Amino acid sequence: MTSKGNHGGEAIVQAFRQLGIEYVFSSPGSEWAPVWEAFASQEVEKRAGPAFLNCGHETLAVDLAIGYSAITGRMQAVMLHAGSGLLQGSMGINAARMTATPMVVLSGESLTYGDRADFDPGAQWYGLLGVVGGPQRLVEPLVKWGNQATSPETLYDMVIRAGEIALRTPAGPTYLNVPLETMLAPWAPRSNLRAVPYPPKPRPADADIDRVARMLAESASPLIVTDSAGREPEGYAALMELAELLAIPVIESPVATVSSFPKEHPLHQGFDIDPVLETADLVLLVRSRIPWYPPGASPKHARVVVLDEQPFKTWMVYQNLHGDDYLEGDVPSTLRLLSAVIRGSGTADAGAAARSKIEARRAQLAASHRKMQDANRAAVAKARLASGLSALDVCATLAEVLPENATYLDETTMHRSLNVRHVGYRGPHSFFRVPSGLGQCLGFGLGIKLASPERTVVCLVGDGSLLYNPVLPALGFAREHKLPLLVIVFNNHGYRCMSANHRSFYPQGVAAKHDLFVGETLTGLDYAELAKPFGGVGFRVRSAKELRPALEQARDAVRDGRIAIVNAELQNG
Ligand SMILES: Cc1ncc(C[n+]2csc(CCOP(=O)(O)OP(=O)(O)O)c2C)c(N)n1
Ligand SMILES: [Mg+2]
Repeated sequence: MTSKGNHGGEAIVQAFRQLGIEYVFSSPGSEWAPVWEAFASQEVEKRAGPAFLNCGHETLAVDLAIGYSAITGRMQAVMLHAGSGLLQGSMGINAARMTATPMVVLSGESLTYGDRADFDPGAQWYGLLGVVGGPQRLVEPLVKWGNQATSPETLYDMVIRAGEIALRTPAGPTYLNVPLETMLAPWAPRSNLRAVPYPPKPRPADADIDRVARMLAESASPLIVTDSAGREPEGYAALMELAELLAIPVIESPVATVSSFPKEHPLHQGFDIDPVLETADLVLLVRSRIPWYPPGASPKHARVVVLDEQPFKTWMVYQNLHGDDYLEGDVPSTLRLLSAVIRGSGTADAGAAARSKIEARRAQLAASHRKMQDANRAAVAKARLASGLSALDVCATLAEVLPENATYLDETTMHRSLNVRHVGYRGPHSFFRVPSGLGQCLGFGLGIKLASPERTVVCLVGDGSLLYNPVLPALGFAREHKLPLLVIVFNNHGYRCMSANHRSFYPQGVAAKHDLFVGETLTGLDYAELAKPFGGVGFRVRSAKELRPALEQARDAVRDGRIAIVNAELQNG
């Protein structure tokens, strides 16, 4: 085999350097010796380049990358193993597509299977690992582009190109199958290295911005709906600027994957569009892929204007936006341009009549916001009077106990609507939800913690969803890399949504009659015990009285660098 500096493993690591990759998130496999060799050279020669992280599980590797990108906005590199690692990581790859996370995923295969006279790739490639048509077939439906690296000569440029494609709108995962023989082959290092630029951000034409700005200014009852305007802090700020300018109410969609507007802002009108949809005459969908449900329940009296980089999600089977007008391009820029036009045209501070209409709307929205907050407070007070530990009490106490810079990741099911209303998250990047399947919360949380160690990162999980996570590798990784998480288990002793679902189809069925919901049962472990082997602290909370002290101690432990798990055994839901 060739030695350092001139083999395909070096080509890959060099491409990562040029792509500006900071971490390579990986789960090991027997194709990767050439890349590890290149990483060893990088260390010995003290060269600058990405850090290699062994994550111990593919879901974890992919979700760490997603979480890291959610905060930094940077492109990620993930190395998995052959077809099996891809299959294990595929739920995360799907989530990367749904969250528009730019990511290059690599895995390998053998081309010779032991029949080349001078080379043994390992018998496992022949016996176990081959994928008919190549491993790219397994992830083709999930990625923007996927192919085999065609030769040692093209390997470097194919990794670069996979990265450049991943970054293009809509951003998402790409895949490259890098055969072992191709990585082991000689590679002539490049002399013409260039840092790969991030793509320019396209924006709508001036005339389109002007038209929508006019529609907004003339609307008597505008409404904004969003599920991910806050993907970047600039989007969060730009949405607030536009909403404030014209006093436009904002609804965050129930499928939101990130917080986009301050919950405590008087223009925030909650998470339910139904009460306001029929009174709107103009609905602005700001990165809102599912603004209402059912899909046909579009507003009857409103024009619908869609703002998105790419409004039609090709990964959705059915999507019914009912758009009358579209502004396509970078959303933060589009929002800022709308505000600038509205300000420049003097609409926002036009005649006294227009101004007083806007101010009347602002006052009325502030009043309905106060009413919503009063109702939230009353619900908490009522829950605290009831005996037993309730999920609402957990959310409200978290809001009182945790620091303002906490970031929450939600992977609960029955408790999601409580969490978004009552957990006290503040500001951009303070609340996330990983789409596409349970089991991703811990990886996503670790990625966020890696990108912003100063934040308290809190994973809100159900007892069922915790068990879908790769708990051992996640806690091991957290300990090894000093990334303490706070894990709150909303333990309602089962897959409660499964029995709710069963009941909804068979309200008078045999299961309901005999209280026999076989799809609901779940092991009754004390999840708090999981913390100890990882140097962490665990709290089993069975009564409302135990809750606050447990959360305070857990918060302090995390602040001091230890993992904390709070197993909140709920009596009321
Ligand atoms: C990977 C994956 N498998 C199965 C499901 C289906 N599923 C959705 S919610 C749920 C139960 C979750 O249980 P838990 O976290 O305890 O929440 P609860 O229903 O009790 O609120 C299941 C199994 C899923 N979403 N993702
Ligand atoms: Mg449960």
